[in-house]
Amino acid sequence: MTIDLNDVPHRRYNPLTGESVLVSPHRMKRPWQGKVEIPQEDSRPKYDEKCYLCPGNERANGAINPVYDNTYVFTNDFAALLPDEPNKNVIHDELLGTEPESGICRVVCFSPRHDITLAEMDERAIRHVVETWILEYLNLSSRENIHYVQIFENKGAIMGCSNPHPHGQIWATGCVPFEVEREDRHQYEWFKAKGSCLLSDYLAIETSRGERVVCENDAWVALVPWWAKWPFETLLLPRRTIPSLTELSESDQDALADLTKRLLTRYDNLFQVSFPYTMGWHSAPCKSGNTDHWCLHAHYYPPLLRSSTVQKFMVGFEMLAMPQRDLTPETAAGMLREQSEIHYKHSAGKPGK
Ligand code: H2U
Ligand code: ZN
Repeated sequence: MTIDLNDVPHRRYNPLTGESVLVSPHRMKRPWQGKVEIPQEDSRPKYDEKCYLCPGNERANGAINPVYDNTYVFTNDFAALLPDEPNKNVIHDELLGTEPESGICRVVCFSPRHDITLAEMDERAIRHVVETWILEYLNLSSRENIHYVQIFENKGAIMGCSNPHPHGQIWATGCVPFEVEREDRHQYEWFKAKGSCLLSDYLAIETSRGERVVCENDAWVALVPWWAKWPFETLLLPRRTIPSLTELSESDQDALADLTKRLLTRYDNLFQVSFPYTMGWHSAPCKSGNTDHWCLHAHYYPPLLRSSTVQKFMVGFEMLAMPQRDLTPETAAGMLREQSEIHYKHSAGKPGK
């Protein structure tokens, strides 16, 4: 007997983390009484004299940004981690212990333009961002005390982003953080048992079935993973099995700029809003030696659920027990597949397709 996954509550296993997500598609039938608001699009200037990321402006600590043309990277003036922090505050205690942690935090301005986002930048400009990520990754990961480099972007005020100027961050850490260590372990266990890479095996299934694929090109596939927690979460996977950003060829980088633009345009078009999200790259930990089990990937975690103002809250059962979703990953992927790859702001009043 085949089960109709659109009708029955079920759990889906996430082989990357070992977690499960509860999927309750039958709840989509319940009445929705929330209000759907049409947001006022903010119109921002190309240059904002009060923005601490715009070219030529002064930052909070008095430093002056150069007049940059494409990307600009600087060490975070309010960094959460400090380099080579001496181990002075180590407490050896079973319950109330501490461990030393050092690292480097960088801010990456994606563009000199204050008024656009990655989705609205042209492919050439996004390609500069890709190259900047790789150069930063190479530089930070080669340092002696750095074991992991997390590249990420928090987009939108709803995600805690403090400034609409297009930018991301990089935190390079002395430790391998928990989330990455967990993905490392699960990929390693799979490789040990099957002799193949978990995410490459997974991608082969997804490309043959197609139902969760959003968009693709010769080098990359964007899909809503089988185990997605967030309504429109996506996973960006390279077709070749590569462990880290530094292994991307020139043509992989071109293709990444192409797919990033196409995915983010679909996101913006979905609810006709600059789509908020947290995204980030997971490369293999930097000093781990053998990385045959790792496949580089990017996670996109957007919070919106139903409209430009109605978001998914990870509260209640999700906070206390396990993540849960109503909309199936297949339906979410279908909705994103239906979107145009021409940004709604440029589609001459033709929303949607
Ligand atoms: P978010 O908006 O994604 O938090 O990123 C902005 C970062 O920029 C934030 O981490 C840093 C903040 O510490 N920042 C500077 O480094 N210099 C400044 O003058 C202001 C903000
Ligand atoms: Zn700015």
